[in-house]
Amino acid sequence: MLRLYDYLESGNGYKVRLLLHQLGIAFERVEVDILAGETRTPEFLRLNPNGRIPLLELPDGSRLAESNAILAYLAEGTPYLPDDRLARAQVLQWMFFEQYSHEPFIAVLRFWTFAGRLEANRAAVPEKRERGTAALRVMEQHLSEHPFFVGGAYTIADVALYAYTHVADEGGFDLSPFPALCAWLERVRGQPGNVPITWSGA
Ligand SMILES: N[C@@H](CCC(=O)N[C@@H](CS)C(=O)NCC(=O)O)C(=O)O
Repeated sequence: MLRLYDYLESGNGYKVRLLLHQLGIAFERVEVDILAGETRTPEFLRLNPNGRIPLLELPDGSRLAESNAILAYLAEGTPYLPDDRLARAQVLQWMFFEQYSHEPFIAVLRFWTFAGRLEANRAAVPEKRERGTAALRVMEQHLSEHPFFVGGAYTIADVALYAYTHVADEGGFDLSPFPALCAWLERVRGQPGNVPITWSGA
């Protein structure tokens, strides 16, 4: 059985949990408390030298880190990852966008908020807010002309971007100026097998 090292509040972990549920794949979940430093113990660093969850362990013992790489691995051969060369690359384009232009701002402000670290990082907040809002604007522009990110259908690009966007308010982002994005959130929520971020697989 697949084993997922995970932290329930994590949007990066949620991406993987959500896709596993939508694919109907059973898995064992191992909770790693990032606030208690459990990702930085010698034991965990032996599993993932980068000291982060999510981490997927395959039945043969191989391991795969980075949420979006895990999504690509799981989605291979399914409708969630198109076969067409350009469409596949466009899925990757949005997943790289998520990691470089979205997650470092939207996810980090949410993390600082719930971990009580907002005050300690006060000087960095305005830039995070500005760059996160810029990412939302890019999404809004695309979604005002397309129902999903690639090829008119739900793919792992939507999974990757949904994870932290649908809880962006928890980091203080107001989504009301982005109506096309809000309509897309509803479409994603309505996909078969959608589960909330708090779903633990049990
Ligand atoms: N680019 C990575 C980011 C993973 C990441 O930042 N994980 C956080 C939780 S969301 C973590 O494990 N933090 C604990 C730590 O840095 O020690 C991915 O997409 O999987």
